[in-house]
Amino acid sequence: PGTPPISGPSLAALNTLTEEEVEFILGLPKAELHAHLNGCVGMEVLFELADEFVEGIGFEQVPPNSNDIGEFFKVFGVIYGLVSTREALGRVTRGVLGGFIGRECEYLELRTTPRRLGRSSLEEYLETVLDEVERYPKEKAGLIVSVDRRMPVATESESESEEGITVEEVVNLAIEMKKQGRRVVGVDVCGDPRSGDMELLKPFMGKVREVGLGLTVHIAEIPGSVSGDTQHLLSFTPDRIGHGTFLSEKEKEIVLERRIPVEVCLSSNIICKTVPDLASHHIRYYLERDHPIVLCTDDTLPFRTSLTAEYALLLAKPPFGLGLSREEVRRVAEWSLEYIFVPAFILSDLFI
Ligand code: 6MZ
Repeated sequence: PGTPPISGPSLAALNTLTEEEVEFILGLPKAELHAHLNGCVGMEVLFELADEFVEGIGFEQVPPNSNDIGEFFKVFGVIYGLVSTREALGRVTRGVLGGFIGRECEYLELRTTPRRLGRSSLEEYLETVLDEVERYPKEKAGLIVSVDRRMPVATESESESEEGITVEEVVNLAIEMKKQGRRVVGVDVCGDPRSGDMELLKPFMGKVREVGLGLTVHIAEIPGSVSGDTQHLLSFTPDRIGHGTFLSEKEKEIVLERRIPVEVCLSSNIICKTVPDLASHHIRYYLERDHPIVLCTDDTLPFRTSLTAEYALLLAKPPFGLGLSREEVRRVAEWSLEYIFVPAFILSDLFI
């Protein structure tokens, strides 16, 4: 099977640019800070894995343009079915890192949720990913460990998840691996925004902060998320927030006041239909206030995008893009490097 044509709002924007404009974007030093490993697996690798491990799986099952966020999360069931051994995980991680670093960005903070693959442990999952991340120098790549909102908080909790993986286990593992000197730079809270009680996560996120790991949380990705959710997530004092689409005026004030950078994933929001169109995207709110945003892809596979194509959405003229000036686009790229979890002073001057 061949690779399906990549298409989506960002690619449409990219197609409107001149070669010189594309060169301009490619030439901007930038970082990718919000990319989920299993959401960024390349189609080619998936086809290879499908050929090798799974008979008769139909890739048309991956909804390219789902309009229901619940539907969207089913995509990962298909991907997880294929990325089901340590060998496959190592291979897809290598592909994702190689696709971003040096091609689309100078620096990548990749994020992933540890799973048990067959009989292997969560630790082995992270070791497999970290072995690949650590092939690159620290100026190029770091790993964010994701906690899934659907996970029960601790082993004592009544509602055990299917695989019995808890927030406590994942957070302890992230901390332990950082202490061992592995390249874990932060923790993320992700997963279906309709699930979980974020208040229960607070003590665990406190521990994350104590050991000096960066913290980013998916927040207000859908309207009217579980009540109190957003306030709880903000009370963890995250270093960055993901999406923030449906923050109330009061919550937005907190974000502005504390100058918390917002990880913005334009194609993701448009395709999941959490924003009606580019013109009404909340990126404008923050740009107008010179508040830092970090432009990211989220999941390149289901959203049919790339980091370059997301930047094309900034530069392209309406209706394909936001029609920002080159100076404005450059400012966005600068923010991405400014708000990485590893303090700039410990990185080489390549980076500053
Ligand atoms: C919330 C998302 C997400 O961790 O297995 N994930 N969580 N909102 C999103 N926006 C649309 N996109 C991806 O990568 C896949 C996992 O990342 C989270 C989901 O929990 C998904 O299962 P990893 O590498």
